[in-house]
Amino acid sequence: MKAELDRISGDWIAESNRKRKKGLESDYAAVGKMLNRRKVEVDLVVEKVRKFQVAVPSWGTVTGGTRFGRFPIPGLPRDIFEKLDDAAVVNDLTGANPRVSLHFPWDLVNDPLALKKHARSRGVGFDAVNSNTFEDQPGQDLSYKFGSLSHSSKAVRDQAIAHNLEVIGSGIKLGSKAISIWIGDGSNFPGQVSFRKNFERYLDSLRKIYRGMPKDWTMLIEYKPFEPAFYYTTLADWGSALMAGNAVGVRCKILVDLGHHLPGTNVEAVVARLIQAGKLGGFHFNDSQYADDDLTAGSIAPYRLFRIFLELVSASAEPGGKFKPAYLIDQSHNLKDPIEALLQTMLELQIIWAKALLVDLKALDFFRERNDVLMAENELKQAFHTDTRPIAARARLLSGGAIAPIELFRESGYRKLKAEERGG
Ligand SMILES: [Mn+2]
Repeated sequence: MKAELDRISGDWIAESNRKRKKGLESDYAAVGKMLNRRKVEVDLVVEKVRKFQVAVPSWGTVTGGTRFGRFPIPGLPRDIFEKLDDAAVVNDLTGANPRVSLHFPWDLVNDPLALKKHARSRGVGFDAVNSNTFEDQPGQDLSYKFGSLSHSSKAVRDQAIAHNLEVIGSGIKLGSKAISIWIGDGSNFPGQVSFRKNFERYLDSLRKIYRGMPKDWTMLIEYKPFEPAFYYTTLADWGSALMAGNAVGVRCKILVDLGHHLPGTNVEAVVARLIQAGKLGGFHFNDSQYADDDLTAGSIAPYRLFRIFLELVSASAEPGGKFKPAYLIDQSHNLKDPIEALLQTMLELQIIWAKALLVDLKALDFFRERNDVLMAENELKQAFHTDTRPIAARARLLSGGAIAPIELFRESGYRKLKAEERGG
């Protein structure tokens, strides 16, 4: 059997799963038995893992740049149509990534309806659209060298606002329901800008974009402590973001990129605060050792990711069921094949999500209220140390994905076929 040129066929996935089904069944039964002793119904956990869906970024299907250069491999997608093909392969193998997030103007096409049709033929749809005013584009009238939405010049701000409105226009045609806005605005030297004036201009620009958004759309604003601005950043932290979200409107929410925190920040507490404020809109998953490293989610600090997931899982478990943030991967794949890196990411996210689902929230609350520190911590540890890989694999299997997506991707020869077709 051979992979089709554009998809890894369902037959191929079924055959691969057939080979691995027996092993999975035995591992799944073992973890089910163990969880049973803890009064956890493993099938229910699987169902919850199946509901956990994460969008794939169009820019994550190609090799990203390091600060010092890019090292592309043969067979990378050359345009947004091919990026959708690769994103669809990820979704075919995981059954958990049915939406793609586009970045403009990188992903701009003349015919958005053709793109939408192409996506549908590959079984994927569109997530939040992203604007870009952190770099100048060829032929652009005014430069963003000194900022965009917060620039001192109204003409530059208007140009950046117009770009965001165009991105919303493209998103409407594709069926998106949200725009993510990250800006590189700020300053590099003391005295360069007025903190207050700069922030007021940013808010004013956001309000104008917000007014141009359809009523069923959400605006996601993404903060980041530094880079490219190294002294002061317009939207540096969750506090400023919360202030902006409150100032702009109810559908202006905060996007938490896991790498956008200074070392040592208690990200799970930040997440809890934003949930409490009703302002947590979405996530960018990745991992980091130092700053915005954009490494594979769960690669550096899986226990931290687990603690963040615990906040999300417990908020989702609360009555009302209205808490539904947009989950997206935002990583730079420099050393790994981008499709393999995305698969590895989703596997890791599912495994850790399943662990967070195993925490007995009632027991945790019981111990917390009695100040039983050790037992409260143990609730977390017990869940974290449980091997949830069979649970994640079973979730994929039931969602039409592969038990072993990375192995199957390698066996399929997809990248080699694409190298012949796309070159590079
Ligand atoms: Mn991000």
